Amino acid sequence: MILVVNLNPSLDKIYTLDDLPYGEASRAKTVQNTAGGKGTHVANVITALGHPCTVVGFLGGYVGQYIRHVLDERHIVHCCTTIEGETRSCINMATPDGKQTEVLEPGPTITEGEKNEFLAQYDFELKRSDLVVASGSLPKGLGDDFYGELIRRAKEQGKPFLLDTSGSALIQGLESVPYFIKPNESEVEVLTGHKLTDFEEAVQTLHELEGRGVAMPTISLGKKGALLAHEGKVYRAVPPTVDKVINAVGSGDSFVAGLATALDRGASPEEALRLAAACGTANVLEAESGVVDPEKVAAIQQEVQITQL
Ligand code: TA6
Repeated sequence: MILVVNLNPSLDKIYTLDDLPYGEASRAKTVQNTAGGKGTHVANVITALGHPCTVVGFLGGYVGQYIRHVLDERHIVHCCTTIEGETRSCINMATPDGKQTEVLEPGPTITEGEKNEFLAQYDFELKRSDLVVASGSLPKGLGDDFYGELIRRAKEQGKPFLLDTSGSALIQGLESVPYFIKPNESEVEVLTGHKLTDFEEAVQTLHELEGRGVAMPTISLGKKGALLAHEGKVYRAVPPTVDKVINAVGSGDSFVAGLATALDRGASPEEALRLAAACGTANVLEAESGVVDPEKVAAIQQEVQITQL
């Protein structure tokens, strides 16, 4: 069973616009509202793959009610802490020529009491889980080391902790040495202070992260696939190209969900990377962010190329 930590869920709004002119009012042609936040997407995909998970995190207000309703409809087990504040919205604006920009709200402020209630629930669920996946930013009030705290508690119980976050939450979380991280090229720059210019540098970065104790560091390279290191070996996944990208939002979350599912099923690193890459690619074929069709995942999995570098 996978424990999904979803501290900063959101109502994701995608507006399609003819253009994104700066300084002018724009009328959206269409709007799509979905239950989002990285952890929600992770739970969607794990469930679509037929694997059990439980979601913990914070939900409040009308948006919180909406997300609970969606999780119920999808038969996703959740026991999130109810908060006084309102769960956030995140806005993505996209044009037909592929331009897009996102506005990510910071999220509500979590009180000390809500934080303690969450931690009690987390400890309880941790005992019943085999692996933890934590995705997304931290809402205000938790402190940048909050993932560090969750990692330390998971380690005390011998449960691998997969962390997918960015900025100072990633930098601080890394200090507590999670099992897995998945920085993209720009997040690697934040972590190491230098730009990745070629594969050799990416491989070197993965070895450095392994040297710091991260058992399975991964670097996502967008359309170029992903690199994963484990026990000194580095694997590259190259997914097949798709005819038409319908919506790429949530691909990284789907990748993490595929990897977590495969690891929880006891797959090898290569096979886990294969399922991860297939889920990331399958997500771009769906209109809704952070969902996959398991039949498409199975077909894409056959076409993902895995090589050891
Ligand atoms: O990965 C896409 C996404 O899940 C969006 O749906 C949006 O909710 C966003 O990430 C939130 O990211 P953050 O890093 O702020 O938690």
